[in-house]
Amino acid sequence: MKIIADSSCDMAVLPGMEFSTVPLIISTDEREFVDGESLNVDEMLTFIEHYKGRTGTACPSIQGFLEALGDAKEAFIVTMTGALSGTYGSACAAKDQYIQEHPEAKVYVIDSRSTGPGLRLLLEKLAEMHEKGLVFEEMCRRIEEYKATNRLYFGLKSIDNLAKSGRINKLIASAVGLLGISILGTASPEGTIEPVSKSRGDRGLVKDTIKAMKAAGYRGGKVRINNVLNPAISEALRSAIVSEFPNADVLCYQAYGLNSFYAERNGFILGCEC
Ligand code: X90
Repeated sequence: MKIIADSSCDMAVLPGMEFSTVPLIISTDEREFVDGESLNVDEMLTFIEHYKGRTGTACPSIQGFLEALGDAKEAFIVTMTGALSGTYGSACAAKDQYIQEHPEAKVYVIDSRSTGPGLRLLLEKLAEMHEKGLVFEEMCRRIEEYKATNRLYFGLKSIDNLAKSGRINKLIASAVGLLGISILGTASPEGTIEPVSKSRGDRGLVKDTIKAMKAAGYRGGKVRINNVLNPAISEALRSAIVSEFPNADVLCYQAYGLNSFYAERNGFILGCEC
């Protein structure tokens, strides 16, 4: 069984599974950055922060997913939110083509309606179910149930790149980044961006995040937190979570390029089981 994700999962290995990722691209008129484990995020962000011209991103091609499928008999493809990216569409088109050529194969495409840590939770769950010996169809059913109980939060110091790409309302952008104001947002059930609050300073942001998680039903489940060159904020979130829920399984790590481009320097994205 193969597990495939796009590079917004911020992961290169999925223990116990045959796993591969298909990269998104971050581009400018001058340079192109292929997302993945070996991309130097600090160097990319420094270049983009000083770059005056056009910047943007591109989803993987159908061909990219077909190559990842290889000759798999059973495969899961987990993508970032189809509401904000063409990645899910590419993956579905690749599946259709693959099934035509391999009618006996089973491929299931999951729209995470999320990004980063939201994908990671799904990928870890797939690996866990496979390890337990669940069959393909049962995994399809249970992963959708699991997805519905997870939540995604993100804290951003700047939303210029989201606003420029038309993925967030420009009005929300006002005040963010000024006077230590960050925006706390969440993924809507449809996989779009929904603002939660404007928070002051990292302490305010951490407090507001924990409050929003608890209001959504968080009671000590698994948490995955990425950060954009700001390990201190993910550690602050982790310590706030474990001080209230000492048995919570919380993991902090660095975001790859796609999430870093949109969440911007010092941002974080948190996925949790609710
Ligand atoms: O197809 C493409 O070019 C990629 C477009 C991605 C656009 C959104 C990425 C957002 C990344 C920002 C905060 C998290 C929002 C999650 C909402 C579901 C990070």
